[in-house]
Amino acid sequence: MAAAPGAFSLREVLAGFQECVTEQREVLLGPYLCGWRGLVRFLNGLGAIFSFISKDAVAKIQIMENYCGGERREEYRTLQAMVRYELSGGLVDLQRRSAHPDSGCRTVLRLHRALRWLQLFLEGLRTARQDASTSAICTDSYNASLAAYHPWVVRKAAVVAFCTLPSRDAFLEVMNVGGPEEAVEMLGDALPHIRNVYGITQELYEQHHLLDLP
Ligand code: 1PZ
Repeated sequence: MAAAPGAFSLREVLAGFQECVTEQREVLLGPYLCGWRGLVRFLNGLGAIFSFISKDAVAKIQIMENYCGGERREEYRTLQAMVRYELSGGLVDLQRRSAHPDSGCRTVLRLHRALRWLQLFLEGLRTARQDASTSAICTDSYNASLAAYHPWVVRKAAVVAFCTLPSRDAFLEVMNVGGPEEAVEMLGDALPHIRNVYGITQELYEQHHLLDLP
């Protein structure tokens, strides 16, 4: 599972989650989605068994990129602007998916829940013992976050895919940030920013009662 020569580093990918927060604690959608694009690229490198996950992530990133590059792009510069715009325009399905099945609000909510998984997973990876099992860390983080929103069949497929993950050391290696110590240090630097983005989004969605969007 050695990283390909010239392969990109997870350090740059995670930097997207630092860059996306402004001084006013707004979340810029451009760098946020860039971070997600990088994560998907990384996920694809882990094997074809993860493609059912990356396909769904890509579909959601694409929906958001279309808004961000579309006619109303000004309204989609930040997460805060998007929520304001979509809610005031009645562009969000609140009860069931009907007229606006792919609103920015419901699409970001799925990514936001996955960001919680990422946070738990990277925290687990960072603090685990050297001989810890990546797949156990991944399964625990998944069960403590995303699993609650997935039907049985998705949960099963996810756990099967997790079993193929390499050992902790090999996983830290494919992150391509140097040796295990450097990778752990990088995670220590990156995690506060991921937590911050998660926290800001969570607060915004709570305020507007958007945490259960269909
Ligand atoms: C390192 C190992 C990576 C494990 C990734 C853990 C996430 C498992 C998620 C499995 C879900 C895949 C199938 C898609 C399910 C969709 O139904 C849901 C809800 O969307 P809706 O149906 O309401 O439109 N989609 C999601 O929950 C979004 C999942 C995004 C996952 C992104 C993972 C990025 C991984 C980065 C790896 C470093």
